[in-house]
Amino acid sequence: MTNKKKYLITSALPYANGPLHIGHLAGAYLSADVYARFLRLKGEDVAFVCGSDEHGAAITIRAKKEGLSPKDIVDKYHHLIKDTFDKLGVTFDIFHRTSDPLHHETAQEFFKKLDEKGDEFIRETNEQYYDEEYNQFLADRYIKGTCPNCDHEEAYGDQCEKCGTALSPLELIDPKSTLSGNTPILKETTHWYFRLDKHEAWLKEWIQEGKFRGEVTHNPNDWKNHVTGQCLSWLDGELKPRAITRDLDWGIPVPLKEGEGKVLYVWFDAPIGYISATKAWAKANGKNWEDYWKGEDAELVHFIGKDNIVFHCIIFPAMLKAYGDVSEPKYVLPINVPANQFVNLENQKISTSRNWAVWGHEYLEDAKDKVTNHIDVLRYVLIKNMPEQKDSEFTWENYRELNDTDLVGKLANFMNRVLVLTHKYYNGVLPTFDPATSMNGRSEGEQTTFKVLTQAIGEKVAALGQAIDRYEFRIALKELIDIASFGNEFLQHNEPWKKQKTTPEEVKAILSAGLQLVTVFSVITQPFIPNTSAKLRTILNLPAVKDGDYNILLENLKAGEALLPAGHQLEKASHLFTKIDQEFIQFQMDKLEENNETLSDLTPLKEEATFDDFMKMDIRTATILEAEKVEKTDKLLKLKVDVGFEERTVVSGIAQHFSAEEVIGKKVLLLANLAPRKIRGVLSKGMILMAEGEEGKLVFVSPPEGFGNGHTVS
Ligand code: B3M
Ligand code: ZN
Repeated sequence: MTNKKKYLITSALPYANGPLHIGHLAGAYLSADVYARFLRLKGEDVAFVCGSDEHGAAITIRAKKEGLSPKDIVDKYHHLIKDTFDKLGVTFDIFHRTSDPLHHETAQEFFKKLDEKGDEFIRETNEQYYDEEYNQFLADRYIKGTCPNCDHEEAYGDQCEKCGTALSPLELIDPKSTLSGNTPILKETTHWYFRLDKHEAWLKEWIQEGKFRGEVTHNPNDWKNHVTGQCLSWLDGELKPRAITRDLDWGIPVPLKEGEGKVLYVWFDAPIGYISATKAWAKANGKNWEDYWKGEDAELVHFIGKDNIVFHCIIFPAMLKAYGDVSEPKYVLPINVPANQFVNLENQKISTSRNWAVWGHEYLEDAKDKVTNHIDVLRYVLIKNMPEQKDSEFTWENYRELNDTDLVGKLANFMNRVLVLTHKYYNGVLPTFDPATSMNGRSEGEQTTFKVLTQAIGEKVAALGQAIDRYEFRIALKELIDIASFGNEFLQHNEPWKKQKTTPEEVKAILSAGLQLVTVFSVITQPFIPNTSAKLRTILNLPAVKDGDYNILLENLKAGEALLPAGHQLEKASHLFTKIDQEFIQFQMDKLEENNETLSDLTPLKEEATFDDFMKMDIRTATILEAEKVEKTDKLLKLKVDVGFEERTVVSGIAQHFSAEEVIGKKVLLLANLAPRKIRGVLSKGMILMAEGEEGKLVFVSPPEGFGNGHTVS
């Protein structure tokens, strides 16, 4: 007897540094949810795990921005994210956290095991970028620069989010600290490096031929081209040892004496988060976590966005292999990594910093009273536009159109007509009919009984399932809508509303068949639009769909069995979907535009100034000659400034940003005709112009080195 497969389905752990937007949802969560739900519907043994990713620079940078501690940030967003998933019906078996002690333990043990193995890690002291102003080493998101691969100017120190290339800070062209904006210096530090180079050969074989440890573990043709392509271009580029520790004070401590003060690199610990989450789930549910990770029948599938491909197809598999080399039973590798590409919003890239996004939690609030079955509408639209092979578009107009044409016009239209007529003609009781009279002299091919309907439907239901098995969720959804269209044609062709007057016996057969099809929908909608499924089950007066129901459905369809018996009493029908008001669409569009205009947190424009107002100001180039702190203040510096035609004293409120020593010699712009003012007893003549950056950080607006003093600025 073969054992049952143990499916472990993972979705990328979202960073707990902000809310979820539709790009996340369509990328790594709805795909996985449809897949996991469908496996359960087939009666499979599934663990669907996720959790929040709570370490790394993504968190500490956010904490700084919000003026909160990293702990407060991860608590805040963990709960918000979890709540959004719950409301959207994403059915994780567990949503864990990487700050959980169980995860810290698991990740540290993993690190130690690889360290003890001896040939996986090397310890190296190298020069790394360091921000002198902030006294901090700059790794990952603390450093930005131009990507050597695609010229993207905003690449991070660990990865270019545009082309997906994994980077090290030293590879960035024109690197800048994201803390101070300064060009960093190089300074020595010691870190642990994972010898990826050692893993290159077998990784190539695994990706190209689907072979692992001498056995065929998957068919490489089943993987998406863009996934395999990215892996191979990475493998062609020669793998290098990769630092897996960091000089940060937030993260999982390196579990070695020599590693004191350092933490594990977030991308080392985060994928291990899948393991910790499985452990926590197994513990709470009386299961053995190893069955899902190491068993002969374990089948691992990672759902991620394209920017995470290298971590899931190269680095994490290498970690799992290395661990398995020295322990029994061994970890399996993913059977597939059906990564999605990105979703654009109204023809622009989604941008969290520009607030160009549709946020999950905001949609849930906004649409709750405005859109019928709002959760399923969003799920439908996102699955329909899932960026499976290439980037896709979300527009509000398309959202409305898909609701109105597919969900209202096809799906709800069919079911409503069948349900309403059943209530009208038979008080909601499934009619009994005599096949002989109901045929009304028709030939076999034209018969309207369920038996005829089932053959065609059975094939489509099977095709829908096969598409999900291939991770082709858009196609699966198309099959679903095609079945609705088929139902509508069936009604249109048979016109029960007319026949009720002429051949009422035949109408019984028609509506009975229609109701069987509504029952089919109550099952097959469940992975995609679960609230619709639940509603249909209530209307049909049937218990909620349960594990294994898809198989039963297919068998019944094959056998031509009725799914609902004659005499079955239905509940009252209610609207499944309704058309969406233009007002709601306009509201969403306006909201986006507002965000676009105000560009998140930039100061709004002051009131209009005339040309004359501007011409009154006399701005000159100048050089700071001397500087000292004004006594008993912490904000003020007293400066002596060369304005070309004279030297004068200016008091400037910049002492919290600059020390006296560091401003001496600075080229500046001075508003030279500002009325003199006494500040703390010192007469100040003029004002130095400063630009205010993020978090109120000030920088000088400086003419280039060597530029003379006293020149006008206009
Ligand atoms: N948190 C990156 C991301 O959200 C990361 C995924 C981790 S999966 C182990 O893009
Ligand atoms: Zn790039």
